[in-house]
Amino acid sequence: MQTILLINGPNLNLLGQREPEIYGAETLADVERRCRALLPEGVDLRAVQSNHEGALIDAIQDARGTAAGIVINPGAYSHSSVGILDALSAYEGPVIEVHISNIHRRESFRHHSFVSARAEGVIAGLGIEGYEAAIRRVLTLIGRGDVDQQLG
Ligand code: DHK
Repeated sequence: MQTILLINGPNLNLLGQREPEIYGAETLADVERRCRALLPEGVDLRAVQSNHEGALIDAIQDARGTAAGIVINPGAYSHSSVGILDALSAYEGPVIEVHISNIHRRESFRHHSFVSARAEGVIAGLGIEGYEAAIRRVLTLIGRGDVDQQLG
């Protein structure tokens, strides 16, 4: 069994209630359900959300040797956390960074993400569909991208 770790940072537990004009009406449970629906047999999802930087770093450290890939929306810590960047740099697998909103169209303090320096890919502005795109990309990068083709 391979595991993909889905990490969501601060305030993303409020998805669906928080500024829906920016972040949409769907909840974090909806995000996790949509992501799980994409997984082929033999791949599972571990979902972690925390409002605390250290807890996010602990989750990333725990992924070392246990998760095949990471999809992460670091929330506001994208723009401030060298600690999260360093934890991801100590992780061996592929990392895809997701932002629900188009951070480049928003306030200038959101334009830079420390995490992007470590990510294989960065998705912004696709709404929660961005998480699904990120899961698909991680599946490709871990060799589970096109199950039908692999079987055929
Ligand atoms: C989510 C947040 O909570 C913000 O702090 C980021 C990101 C953008 C998002 O678009 O998912 O600036």
